Amino acid sequence: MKRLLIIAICLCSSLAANAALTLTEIRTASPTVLVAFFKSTTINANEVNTTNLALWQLNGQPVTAINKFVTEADRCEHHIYLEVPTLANGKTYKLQTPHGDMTFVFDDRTTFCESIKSNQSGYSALSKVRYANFAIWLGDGGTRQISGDLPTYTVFKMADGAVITQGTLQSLGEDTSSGDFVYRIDLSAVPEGGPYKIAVKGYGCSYPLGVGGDFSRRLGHVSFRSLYHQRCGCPVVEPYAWNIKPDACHTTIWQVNGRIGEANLVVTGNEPTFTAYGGYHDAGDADRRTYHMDVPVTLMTTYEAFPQLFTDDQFNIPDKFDEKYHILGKGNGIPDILDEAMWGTMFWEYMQETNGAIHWGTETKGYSPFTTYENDRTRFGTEVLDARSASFASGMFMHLARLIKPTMRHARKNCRSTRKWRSRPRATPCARPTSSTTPCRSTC
Ligand SMILES: [Ca+2]
Ligand SMILES: [Zn+2]
Repeated sequence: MKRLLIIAICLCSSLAANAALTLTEIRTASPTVLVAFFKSTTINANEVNTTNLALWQLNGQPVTAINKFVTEADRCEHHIYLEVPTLANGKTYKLQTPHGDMTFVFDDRTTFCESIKSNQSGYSALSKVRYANFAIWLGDGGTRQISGDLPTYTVFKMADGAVITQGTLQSLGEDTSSGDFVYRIDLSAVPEGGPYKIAVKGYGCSYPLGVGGDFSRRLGHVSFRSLYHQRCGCPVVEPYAWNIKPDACHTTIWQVNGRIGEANLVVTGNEPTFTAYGGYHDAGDADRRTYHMDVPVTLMTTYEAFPQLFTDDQFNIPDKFDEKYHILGKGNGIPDILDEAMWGTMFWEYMQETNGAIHWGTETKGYSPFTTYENDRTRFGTEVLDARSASFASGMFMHLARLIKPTMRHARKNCRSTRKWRSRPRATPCARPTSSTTPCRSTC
């Protein structure tokens, strides 16, 4: 009995260990590089055993080189690049790995090739120029050039396989910023519609793509929602996103008044502080700068041009908060595009001093570590007051005031009746005494 129990425990623990790491897909990077794609429930860059080539065999033959790219993605993805003999279209292969086997048929119309980089949201039907890029990248194996003649490609309709257009890859040379050897796939002849796929002969195919119509609508939706993911001072959580950032970030600002410059502002921590919310992180770091005012201004202009296209609860973003911007819910009666414009504008209210002058933004020395930003302990301080910031912001404030006047009236009425709608940015810029620790908020 005891022996049976031990065997059962061993079996269970073995199943649990296997369940954590799963070979889910076979992809390609080139005709001689297979990609074994694993998903894991744990984050461990070395979880996949790549040290022994003999444990990785394609149709009984060990692979001749292994490289990898591991990234966090609900929770972890392992791209294992395997050097193999040239793949043949329509041939059945069996890949053996230390973490499970998979039998597959290589087909350049159905096997996904990671080297084809297409727009997965949607191409504009109005543009005369459309293309996908092609570049071979093998994780820690770096980039590769295409060897031999450049391959041909076809674009086909997924519904019936009909070929829409075809051509040959064109070389663009080496891109110094990425290190990629870049090739271009011309999609200008692809008409509105889809979904289509690109098949590069001998390599594999792209993700589905489409032009215009619903695909453009999707592009607008995805682009808009990216702003919520980029918000500073706001949790990014379910049901509005994955649980990416459970708490607000960068809400303490040190009053430094340092000169304008990229990642070059020293914050000692002895300066006075104040609390700020709103605005967005930068391209890949957490400073908030005058350029960011373009975001709310673009949103407001878009809303004014097409007001009938924008409604409340359209984009699944939170728009009800308490006075410290903890999320209370969504559906505040205000078109979401204006909620986002308010979020982008709000930060510049906090950047304004009592005399009306506005700081260029916030900066720090260097860059935040790679962490989710609620864990970022980097201190951000104010940059100098700047007339360009004030002039741009004054127009932005007035623009927003004009647009939200009718919706604010509605929301305040709603607020009185439900008591759920709490604080919103003021319609006119509020003044904060320099070094104040009390944010000027209007609460409901
Ligand atoms: Ca709303
Ligand atoms: Zn932040």
